[in-house]
This record gives sequence, C-alpha cells and structure tokens, in this order.
Amino acid sequence: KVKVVINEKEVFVPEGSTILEACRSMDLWIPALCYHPDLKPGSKCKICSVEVEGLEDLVESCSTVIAEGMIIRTQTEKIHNKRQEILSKILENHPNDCLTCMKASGDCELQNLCYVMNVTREDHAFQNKIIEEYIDRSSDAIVRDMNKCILCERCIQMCDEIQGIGIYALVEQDGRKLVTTKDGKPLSETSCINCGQCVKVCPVGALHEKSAIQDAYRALRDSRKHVVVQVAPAIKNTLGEEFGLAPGTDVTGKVVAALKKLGADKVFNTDFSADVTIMEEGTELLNRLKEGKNLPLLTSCSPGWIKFVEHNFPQLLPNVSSCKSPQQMFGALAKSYYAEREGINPQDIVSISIMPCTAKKFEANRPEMETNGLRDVDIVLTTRELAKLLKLQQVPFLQLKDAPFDEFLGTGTGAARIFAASGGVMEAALRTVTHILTNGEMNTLDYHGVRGLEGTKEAELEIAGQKLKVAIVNGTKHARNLLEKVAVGEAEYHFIEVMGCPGGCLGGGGAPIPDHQETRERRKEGLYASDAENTIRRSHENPEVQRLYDTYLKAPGSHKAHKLLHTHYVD
Ligand code: HC1
Repeated sequence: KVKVVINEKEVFVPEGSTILEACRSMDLWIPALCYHPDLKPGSKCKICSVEVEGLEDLVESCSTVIAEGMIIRTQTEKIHNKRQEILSKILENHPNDCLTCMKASGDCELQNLCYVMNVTREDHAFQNKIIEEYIDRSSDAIVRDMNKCILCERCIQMCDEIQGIGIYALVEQDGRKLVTTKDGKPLSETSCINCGQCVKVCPVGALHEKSAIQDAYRALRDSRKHVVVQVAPAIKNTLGEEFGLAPGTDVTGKVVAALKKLGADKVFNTDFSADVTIMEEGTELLNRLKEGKNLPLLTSCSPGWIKFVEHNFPQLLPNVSSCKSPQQMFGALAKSYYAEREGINPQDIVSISIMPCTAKKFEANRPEMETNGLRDVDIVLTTRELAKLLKLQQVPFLQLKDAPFDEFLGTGTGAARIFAASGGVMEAALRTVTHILTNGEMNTLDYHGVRGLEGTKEAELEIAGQKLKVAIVNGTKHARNLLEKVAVGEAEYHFIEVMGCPGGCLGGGGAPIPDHQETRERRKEGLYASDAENTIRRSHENPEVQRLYDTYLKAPGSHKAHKLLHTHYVD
C-alpha cells in the first residue's frame, strides 16, 4: 500500500492502482465516460481529471497511477469548470430526445452525469437535429444511432481489444468526428458477429439491441395465439439484477411467474433443450472419435461464435457440431413434438425466447432455422428487454410467488444450467459422455478443471482407455488465438467449447448492465450453486428428455432428430 492525501485526508491505497480506482474503492465519486473496468484506460473524455499538487495541469485520474506522497484533490473549482466545459462540448452534439431514447432513464451515464452536475438549459446548448443517415438499423441484432455517440470509443476498444474483431473506427466526416464501421458499410454487411458487447459498454443510447418488446407485447395479448416462452439458463441467475438483487441470485420461480403474468400460455425451459443438446452433441462426439473424422469437434451453441467461424475460419466449418443451439432446438420441438402432443396447429404457436444474448436475435432469423416452413423461434427478448417489459406492465417482480415451469418441456438439469458459464457445455458433455463410455461405472459430477472465467482453458482426461484432450475458450479474441493454432495443426484437441462472449452467456450482450469481471464472477458462482442444488445433474437423467426420445425421437442422432435438431453451416 502507498500513503497519499486525497481531499486533505491521509489514506493508504493499493500500490499500482490508478487515482480513479483508488477513489472509487473509497466510494469517492469521480465522473467518467470513457473509462470502463473491462477496458484499458483510454483517456478520451478527460472528464475524470483531477488536481495533483505540484502539477500545473489537471491529470486524467483513469490513467494516472498513484504514487507515494501524492496530494490529490477531486473537487476544486478548476476541476468543476473543466468538467462543465467538457460536458458542454458533448451536449452541443447530443440530441435532446431523452423521452424517446432506448437507453432507459437512470441507465444513461450522460443523463446521470448531467443531473449530478446540475446541467441547465440556460447554460448548455443541445443539438436537436437528428440526422437520419447516422442511424443504422441494418442488423438483426443491434441498432447504431451515431447522433447519440459521445466519442468515448468504448465500443471501438471492446470490439478490437476484447473481442478481436475490430469493425469500428473513429473517422472525420463533414467536419465532425464520428464512430463508423471501418469501411463505412452498414453493420449487417460487416463481419460483426452481433455479440452486443459494444452495446453493453456504450454509456448512452448510441448502441442498443434491436427491440422486440412491441412484438412480444402484441403476441402475449393475442388470444388467438398460443404463446410458448423459453427461458435461457443465464436468465435465472441474472434477471434479478434488473430489480436490485445481487448478481447470481436464483430467481427462476419469479421469472416463470412474471411471464405468466405477462400472458404466456406456457413457460418452458431452455435448460430442457440444453440437455437435449448434450444427448445429440455427445453422440456426435462419440461418433467422430470412433471414426477419427472432423476433430476437434467445435460446439455450436453460441451464434456469435458461429458467425465468427463463418467469417474467419471457413475451413473449420466441417468441425462445427451440426447441432442447432438449445434455443433453436427448443423452438423446433415446440412446433412439432409439443404441438402434436397437445393437438395445437403449429401455425398458431408463437415461440418467444428470453436470452442474455443479442446474437440470438440474428440466429432466430437465419434462413436455415426453420422446420416445415415455420420459424423455430419467432421473437427473441434479451434479459434487459424482459426487465423493461415487466416494468412497463408494472409486474411486481420481487413480490411474485415462485411458480414452476410447465411440464413437458420444463425440466432442466444442473448440467444444463451451467451452459451459461464458460466451461459449462464441456462439463455437461463430460458428465454424460463419461457415463456412456464407462457403461455407467464412472459418474463424475464436478470437473473443476474446465470451470472459470479465464479466456482459454484446457484439460486432458482418460475415460475408459479413451484419451480426451479438450479446450474451452470464451470471447472471440481468445477463440481466434486458439483456432489459428488448430488450423495449422499446432494444437490438437478432440473437443473445443467456444462461447462468443467474455465469460460465456453470463456475460452476453443482452445481460444486465453494469457488467464487468466482478459481476460475471458472481453470476458464475450463482450458476454453479444452482447446479449443485439441482437433484438431477446429468442431462441423460432428465426424465422429460428420456420421454422425448422414448416416445418421439427414438434415439439421439436418429433421422427425426437430425431433421428437427441439426443444421449445417456452409462456406
Ligand atoms: Fe446461452 Fe445456450 S447457454 S447459448 O449462453 O447453449 O444466449 O443462457 O440459452 O441456445 O441453453 C445464451 C444462455 C442459451 C442456447 C442454452
């Protein structure tokens, strides 16, 4: 620790921390717009500037490392004037349309800052003109409205440094600085993977998911439609954050009750189809191991990751599992298996999914994601969108009595729940594959070696004489590093789990904000606690999955299973 003086008070702060980090750890407020805990300090907005005794100019607290004996002041008149000046410049170029902005009041960092800094109409000029060409609605997942951009460059950093994709750039156009896609193309024509990580770090309403709230609202009120809703694994341990609960809190029962209140006819569980995925993908792995073909097998649950392979490693597409993601498997089964059993015309079913992911919107729209001419999934809402819909409808989420999932497609195991954490799909697969390879003699439940939020992990196992070398990556930057080695034969694995977002789906682009390493750790702990509490923790032991195979699909990998649950991606 080092001794410093902050606002005339002697304090000890961790060596190597920046002034901003030190002040925040002491609950001392310093405004910041470009700073984000997941990103390298960019020193772009300079609104976090503070005074250090002995220095004439203010210094940016986000990038200045504290030194022994420093005398720091965070709230002087000079600082206040500087912050007002910076804010004025931002507001001159920012539309004054908070009433209709997609960034909810309270979530907009600029609006919060204006409030705290007592910004008044008399003192500041606002830009009221919206330039239509600055709005890009071409993507199925993300809307960009550069009218609202404050040039903090968080999106550029996120896309480049963390995801390793780099589609954004800062340019000068018509005498104005703008963040655009690198070649100025609409988002849908770039190599954007729709992961939505840029949306999560945008402090204002310049980037947001393409809203499906209105579509969901209409469907849920349409009495002629039979609305089935599926809830992804991550939602159960993250939606509570939108209502003030700690990250990781298990709110499964409340989510079900809330969706019933909104008008869902049936509330089902994506964990069910995640268990089905394990049956199908596990079988695929065992077949490929037997044949020695198309190894390593690459998981296919994460649609951002799939798009990443299509753009960057098309030669590895034969390695990608042919399994549709659990979201799409669920949709296909809802309009076939479930519809047939209940005697419902599949055309009358509206299939809504609640996902922590913006790329799931894109995935649901992919042309191949349909069965018998009907879309597998009709509407995708992110975690944040569901929270917004619940608030709009005044559903008293925290007061709701827990309700159970509806039967038939409602049971999920602990193995399925951990799909939402990096390493979870691998662990779920290992639980079942080990059982099969050892004829039920080995039933290991906890594979600690594949858990954790690190970008890349690997493990080697021997199961019934079969050597298995596996790797797990999260975030496409780490995926790129690993796949480059795989593509040239420098790294040999049998099975690789890839999730497109940092930490896996628990850090998805549709997850609650704030989202950073610490919140993701706590969500992960919540997910594994929910797994440990589940009385069934292996996918093949899910009684509803067993019924699906006994009465309908017959066996994993069967002709019918292939027709409904598999797809293929072509170069
Ligand atoms: Fe995911 Fe998946 S785990 S991809 O993160 O395989 O989004 O939660 O629903 O489909 O099950 C997301 C989560 C989710 C799928 C499953």
